[in-house]
Amino acid sequence: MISKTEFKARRQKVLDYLMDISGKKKQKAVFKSGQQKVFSNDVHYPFRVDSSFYYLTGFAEANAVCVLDPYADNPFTLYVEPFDVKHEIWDGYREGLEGAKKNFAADQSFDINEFKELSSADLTDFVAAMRTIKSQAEIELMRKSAQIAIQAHRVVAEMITPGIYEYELEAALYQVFRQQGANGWAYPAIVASGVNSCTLHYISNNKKIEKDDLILIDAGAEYEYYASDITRVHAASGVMSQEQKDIYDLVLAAQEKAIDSIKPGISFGETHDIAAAVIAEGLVDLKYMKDRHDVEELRKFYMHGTGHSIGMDVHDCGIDKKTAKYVSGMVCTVEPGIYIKNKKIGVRIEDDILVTNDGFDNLTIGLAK
Ligand SMILES: [Mn+2]
Repeated sequence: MISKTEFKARRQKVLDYLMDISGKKKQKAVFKSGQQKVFSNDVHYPFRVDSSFYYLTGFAEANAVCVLDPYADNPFTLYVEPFDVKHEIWDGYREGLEGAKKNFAADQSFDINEFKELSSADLTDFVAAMRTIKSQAEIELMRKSAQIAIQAHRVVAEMITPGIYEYELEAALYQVFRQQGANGWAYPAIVASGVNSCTLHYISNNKKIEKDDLILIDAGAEYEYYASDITRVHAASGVMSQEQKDIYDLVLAAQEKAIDSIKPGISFGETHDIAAAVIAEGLVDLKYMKDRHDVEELRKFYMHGTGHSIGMDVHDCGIDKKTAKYVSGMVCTVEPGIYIKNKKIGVRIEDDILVTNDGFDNLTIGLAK
């Protein structure tokens, strides 16, 4: 859990920054929790609060606004949906104006219907940079999220057998997520067998698994608003063909070398280049490519980046994947892949890596590769 003290310290950092950037014009900042979205008629999708809003407030209700104003007597204002007896009957408890002050430390609170749009400093990048570096409490939540995802991957690995459907594995993943207290998935799970493994964001998950298929499972949980993101690949029959195994071993070698490169000062781009070089060289050895320096050719097999930062959002804010360097306290994924559609071979292997002072700590090391 993130303590009230930590939420307050985050707000203070923003308030201090607003003072720093203010010239003649005094600046304040507005953050919004987001709106409910209609699923159909009077049914809504489950609401998921905006990450930066939650990061600063710990308040998870829809239709709320946070105003931070370092020049006001009450620097932290929350506009919220008022407590409403009818709403409580249908949809449950709301904090209301009193709860906003008492439980979320707002200096003052108002009915959201009284909120009038006001000009806000653009603090997107500033808050993103804050969120990029995880505190001890955040790291603990990310470890827990990773542990839940590991357990889910283990359960489905045991279930894989020719004839089972992708959605059965998807359902089992979700069952473990919820059983372990996760809110659910951090992103729709990818359970991609056979040729589907070559579709990077395949989420239909409706194919029957055939005996010669590889199954690529890319799934992570969201626990207390923190994401995990793991990919593993299995053979339906339990044994890979030589062709499949060659590709699998190559991706694994690329991934391990890329992970080993991680330490403060190294860039995401350098890690990508390390993984790409291993893959290019291996694909030449396996005769899929002629020239390991042919970047265009390589892109046909490996068309995505090697990793992204991860935190409250699975593809977290605040990182330019080409130029950003690792800093202690960041968490990022390392996930090279090779995709050969006409062979129905799609392999990606992904772990979540915490950058430490002198290297890294693999949060998902416990799951076999
Ligand atoms: Mn990922």
